[in-house]
Amino acid sequence: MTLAPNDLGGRFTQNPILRPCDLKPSRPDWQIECLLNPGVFRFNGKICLLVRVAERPAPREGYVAFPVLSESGEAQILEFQRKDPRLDISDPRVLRYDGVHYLTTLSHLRVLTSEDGVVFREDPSYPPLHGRGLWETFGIEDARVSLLKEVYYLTYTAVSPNGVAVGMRSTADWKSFSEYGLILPPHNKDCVIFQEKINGRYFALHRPSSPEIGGNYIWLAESPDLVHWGRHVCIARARPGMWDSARVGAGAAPIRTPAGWLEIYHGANAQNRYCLGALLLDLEMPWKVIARSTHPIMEPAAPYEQTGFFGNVIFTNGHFVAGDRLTIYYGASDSVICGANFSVTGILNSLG
Ligand code: MAN
Repeated sequence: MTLAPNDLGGRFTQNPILRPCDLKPSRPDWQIECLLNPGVFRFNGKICLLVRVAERPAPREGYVAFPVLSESGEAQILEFQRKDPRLDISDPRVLRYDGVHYLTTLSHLRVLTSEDGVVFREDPSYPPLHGRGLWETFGIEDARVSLLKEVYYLTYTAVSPNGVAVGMRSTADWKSFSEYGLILPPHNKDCVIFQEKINGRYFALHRPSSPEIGGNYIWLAESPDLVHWGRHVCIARARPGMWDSARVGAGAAPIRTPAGWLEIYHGANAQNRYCLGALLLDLEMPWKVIARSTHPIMEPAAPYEQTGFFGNVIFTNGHFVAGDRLTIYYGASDSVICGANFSVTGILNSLG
């Protein structure tokens, strides 16, 4: 593997650390297609991942099949004949039938725990989290986990025929959860809450999409109570001609450094190549961007980052910090979960 000079990601030698075959599907007749995009948190002295498990039934010859949930949470299978001219499966992630969009897999979230941050296992005492209600019938994805006063807040992508939105749940013990419904309506995703208040207010990054005027940009919002978000400000746009020309979205909770809030984000170009970069935000006025990566700090280079369910993707929504070391967990090619170490100072220096 040859890394670009700007690539600061010290990949784990054990990568990929988790593959679809490492977990059992929810049902014996289903298969896990992708294990990806984990939220990360520490709990009970362990390093934990909240992984996204994307599943579907093993397809019959000549058919595509995928599960959707009813409002009450029961899974039903939709199946289409591959040769049906109304079917468009050109994107492996999204399927279009007769002009209507569906996801090709149904995602839920599971907690995995580890002593060393490399070997993770499922602990049956923590229940899986599934989509619930009308806004999550196509599943829940890509949770960010923010810890505020001993309560973990999960902000995740909630998908349904109504659109892609941001749902929130919270827990103190990973066994019982409070549900807040949607905190941001469609179309919005990539939402993460800062882990401390700034001048008495909560802050979050989020990513609304506007297809004609505007684009897929990172916004900042404020809240008095974590549920009601306002005073929205666009802080980072996609940059024409650069590696993040098509879309950008926040990763895990911003890291407080003396220089400012360091946010690791993903950026993709028109070819859907997903890389990671960094933003540095003012500590007191986080809507002020002090610096931003010119080149990615990590880009698809390893074979598992270049080929898979959806190749050329490095996507992160979880990390932990220990002193100067930042360990990022990421979905590679939307197929497997990997880890990489960075130096916080190294990232700050790369911003010039
Ligand atoms: C979107 C989301 C992510 C996924 C990337 C790359 O941003 O669906 O879950 O990892 O695309 O496919």
